[in-house]
Amino acid sequence: MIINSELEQRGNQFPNDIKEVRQEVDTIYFTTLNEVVLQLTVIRDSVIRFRYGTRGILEDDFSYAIDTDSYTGYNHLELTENKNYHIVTTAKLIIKIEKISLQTKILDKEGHLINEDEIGFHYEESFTLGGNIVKMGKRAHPGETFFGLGDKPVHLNLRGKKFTNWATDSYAFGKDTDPIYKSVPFYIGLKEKKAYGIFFDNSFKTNFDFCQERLDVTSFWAPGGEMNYYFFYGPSMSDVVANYTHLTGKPDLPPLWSLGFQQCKWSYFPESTVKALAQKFRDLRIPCDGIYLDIDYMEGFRCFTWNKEYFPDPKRMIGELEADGFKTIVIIDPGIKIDPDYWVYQEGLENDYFCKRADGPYMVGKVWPGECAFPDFTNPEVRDWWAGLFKDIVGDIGVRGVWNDMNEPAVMEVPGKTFPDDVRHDYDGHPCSHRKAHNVYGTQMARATYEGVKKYVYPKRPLVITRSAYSGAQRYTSSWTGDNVATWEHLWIANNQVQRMCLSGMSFTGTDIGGFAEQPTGELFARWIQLGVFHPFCRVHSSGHHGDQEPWAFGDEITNITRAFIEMRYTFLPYLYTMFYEYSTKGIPMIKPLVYYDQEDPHTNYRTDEFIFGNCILVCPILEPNSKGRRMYLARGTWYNFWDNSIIEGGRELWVDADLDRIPMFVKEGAIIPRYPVQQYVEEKVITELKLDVYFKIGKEASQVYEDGNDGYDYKKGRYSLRNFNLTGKEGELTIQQHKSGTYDTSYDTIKLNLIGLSFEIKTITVDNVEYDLNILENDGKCLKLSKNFAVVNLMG
Ligand code: MIG
Repeated sequence: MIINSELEQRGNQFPNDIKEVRQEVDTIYFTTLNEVVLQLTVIRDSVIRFRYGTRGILEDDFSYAIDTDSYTGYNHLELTENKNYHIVTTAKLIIKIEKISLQTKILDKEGHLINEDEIGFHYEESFTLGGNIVKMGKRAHPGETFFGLGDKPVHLNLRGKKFTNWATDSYAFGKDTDPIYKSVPFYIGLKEKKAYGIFFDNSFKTNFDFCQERLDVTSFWAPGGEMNYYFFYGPSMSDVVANYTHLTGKPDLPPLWSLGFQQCKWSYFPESTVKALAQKFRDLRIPCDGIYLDIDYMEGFRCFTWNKEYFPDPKRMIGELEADGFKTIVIIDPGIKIDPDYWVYQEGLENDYFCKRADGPYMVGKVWPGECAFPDFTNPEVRDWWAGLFKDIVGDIGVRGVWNDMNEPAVMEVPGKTFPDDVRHDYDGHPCSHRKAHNVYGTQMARATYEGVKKYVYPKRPLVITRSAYSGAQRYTSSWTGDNVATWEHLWIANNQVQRMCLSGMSFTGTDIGGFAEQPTGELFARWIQLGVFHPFCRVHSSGHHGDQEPWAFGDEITNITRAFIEMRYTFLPYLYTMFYEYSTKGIPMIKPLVYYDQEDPHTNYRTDEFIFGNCILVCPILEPNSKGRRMYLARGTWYNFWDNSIIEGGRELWVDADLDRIPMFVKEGAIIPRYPVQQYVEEKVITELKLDVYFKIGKEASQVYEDGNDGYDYKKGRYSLRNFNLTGKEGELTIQQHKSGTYDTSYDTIKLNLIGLSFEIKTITVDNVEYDLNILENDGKCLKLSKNFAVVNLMG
């Protein structure tokens, strides 16, 4: 092997000849003469873990990201060798490890090279900090594209850019600001139409370079910890994302109300303001399920307290809001005010729960309450204690969700905006400095919060929202993208960020609709609402410094547009819930970038604006002022324009009209989209009929609708209703079969088929082998009401 002598001179060390190979069931250890160990584990046929130790040592194996419940299992594992390589073969992959260098190549079973080391693993010993700076160099091919990496506010395709993962409070960040709040060291590569993924599970300040320093090399490195990465092979991007999400964990279903509209501001207080806000939603008939209280509800910003002047009786207020269909969500920050008379501070102090500096004193930092101490959420005992603190506010007072802010952790008035590197953490029994714990701190806080809210809201389901996150946070929490700005550029960023988060295993994400900093124009607000109603988490939030940002703050025209789009979201609730079900059970992203939807079409590789909402609605936001429409790329296939049901062929760029009251939306032919009636909040109405919008197609299409009790855990005991539909369309014929599973009995008895684009006039209707009279057709022959348990309906022309 030719060692890059320049790199070597810079202090890099490289593995040399493999001297020993040892297999233990699914794990193979390759040790080199200079004592580098590669531990290769076959997790699934298409998921391989690569882990490197130096001086013959591997660290104690521990990760916050990995879901310990994620099962493993492969069909085939074989270790062979030839002159130059040791070769590991699974049912899906061939992995070659070069004998003289430990460099690897990964090929599919047909022998296509999927990914290969360039210089591969190398490292520098850090004599100032201890440990290694661990590095990996991979060859990048012409035309290869890269996606993922969490919340990066950049073009969807990461190629040509360099990134750092270090959770950072980034007020008013901009396009290309890096790093911001989240650290998700997972990316997807797409090479010659085949997708793979790499998850560098290292919580230090990880770095990624996608062909910026060198045009044909993608590299990643970290100033500590191990070179420890998981390789996922597709070839479909959906399998890559599903496998990554499976490994790092999938969330339980959230309460359905959390998919309703949420209204937030910094800050709604006192009680009379909150009540007036709630009333206004109902008066104007704008649907809303969640109202958020920002830091001012607390007494001097002390977590778990109430400002009694503003909120004299929070339990009564929250109960009254709840009676009117509103859930109350409150903010909780990590900083605990240093105040000897404050019980949370006292308990933390007595039990030694706060983070300390290397030499022993407490980590003290200024945040909203003034000088604060910070619980070490990486200590399981601290997490238990923290969870218990929610007993009153959730269990007794009735708060339904908790919003964790400032958990990067953010510290004011210091240059790094966070803890100093020397702060110590327990890291679940693997004591370490803040350099290692920083990126997971926010997730461990959200995790502790989740455990608490879950416990005290039981038998209902919890909702947690976090600002900072590391891979795996999706098991506990939803998230928002932090302090964005009310500009058109930020609308573009919002669209990219949510798509990127969905690719990164964290679908339950939204942006501050309208922008947090500064004030949107009515037009920008309307365009943002039109995008935001398609995001899994849908919340308006603003700093409140520049004016109002409620749906009625911009005049009647905007109020009406806003109402119409929020209403539309409520009609899509069963569709959204089914998306969540697919995310929660299979790790399928709730919204899908075009490249995910059709990776074989090279045009999609460079698109950013269009995305697929669920499985079959293509949306493209309007991102510029004064637009009457826009040019966009319609993915391949045949689509119905949502607004007028006209049929249009995709696989091309086109102009689409979209005045201020429209957003370009297309439905895939063959889709069956479940709709509920408009409600002012989830469960306002008993659903008496499920409407299915059926978009006719010649051919076959499968779809499903998931429903359950909307909250609680009975669904885990089988009390859900899953309707699988198979649509088959032919010239002059449409057949829909239904297979139902689950024991939940939905409140409605009928399903109404709303037939769109039927290419023939119906002459016969047969339901479960019984022929029906044509006069059961409604609405000009386009609607058909059936008993909800029909097995097969056949319509002939
Ligand atoms: O330093 O709680 O991102 O959503 O409204 C600002 C006040 C602290 C930042 C959050 C924002 C929240 C605000 N917080």
